[in-house]
Amino acid sequence: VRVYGSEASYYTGKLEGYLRYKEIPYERAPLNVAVQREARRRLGVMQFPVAVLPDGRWMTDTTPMIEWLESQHPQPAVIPPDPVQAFASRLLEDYADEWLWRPAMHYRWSYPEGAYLRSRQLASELTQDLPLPEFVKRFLIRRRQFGRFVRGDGVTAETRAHVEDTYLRTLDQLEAVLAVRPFLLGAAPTLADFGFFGSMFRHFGIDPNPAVIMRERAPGVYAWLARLWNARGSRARLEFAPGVPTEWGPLLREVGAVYLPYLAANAEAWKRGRRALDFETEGVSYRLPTSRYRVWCLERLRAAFEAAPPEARPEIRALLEQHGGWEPLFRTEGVRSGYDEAREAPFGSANIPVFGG
Ligand SMILES: N[C@@H](CCC(=O)N[C@@H](CS)C(=O)NCC(=O)O)C(=O)O
Repeated sequence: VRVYGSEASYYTGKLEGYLRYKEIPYERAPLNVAVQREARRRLGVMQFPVAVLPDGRWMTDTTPMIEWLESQHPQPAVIPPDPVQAFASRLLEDYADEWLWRPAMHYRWSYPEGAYLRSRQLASELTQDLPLPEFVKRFLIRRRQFGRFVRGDGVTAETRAHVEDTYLRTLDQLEAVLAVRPFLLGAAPTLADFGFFGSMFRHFGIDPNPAVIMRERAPGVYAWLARLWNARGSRARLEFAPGVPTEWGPLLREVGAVYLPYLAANAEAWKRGRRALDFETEGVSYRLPTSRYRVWCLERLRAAFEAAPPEARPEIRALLEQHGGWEPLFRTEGVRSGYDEAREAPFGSANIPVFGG
């Protein structure tokens, strides 16, 4: 597999961690401007990573990519066989993918040390074939990333402390889980680990400001990053805790009390054709761009519940209810993202970026 992406990219790191664990050989290549054009032509979107299979097919979006790769390389499975654990792992993957993106971008682009380092790196990786002086590229990258993903994603003087607190709390929550097990669910990684790996490995773990915090506050998380990067399916012991570990409680509460209500508010805004939404959580008001992609995330979580075996559904429902997540998961009625209706993902041309129309 050829993986086009950046050495500093959230989702490229997530996919690479997965491919390494599954021992699926890949090579990473920079997504320069020429490849970006080709990706847009073939996939209808430019986001990374983009993976090209040996048979020439192009894929994007790590969540459906991993799902499809699991169907092709079933062993060792990263989706636990127990349906309740499988649902909870998907839920954490989705939460980590989407809700930690804002703190990850904030810590990278709001602090001059991170912005300096990563604008240099992205200029040389992603725009190497663009005929502009390097200082211009770096200026444009910093301005774009900060404008689009920090200020444009609701980070203001009012929300900033809450955004940073989301990272700090996540460290504490993961630290507590990893104090009792090498991976989140047991002796081997699952979808939940790969979900958190995105932000933790290629953003928080390597960007100057959040990396210092991680090393000081959560050395267990820091150690887990290397453990996951070094994990190989052929030597994994697929031993998992029974049920959903009680140590997952604070993470699931965050999903139930904050993330699923956000997905509901986003879906409501999408349904009403609003370009932005006001979302209040834990006493803080965010103004956020409506995301069609995240309407699809909500649809997929609901579909995962519906697809669970009937005898497992009451237990999944009870787990969600216990953490406040059941009501917001099903709050918004009559929502249709219209995304990937032909069910082509991760292939096809239906892909849309997080902040796309
Ligand atoms: N849901 C997608 C998200 C991919 C994504 O947003 N990737 C970021 C880079 S880590 C990106 O391409 N952003 C688009 C941009 O910067 O314009 C996935 O899981 O692959």
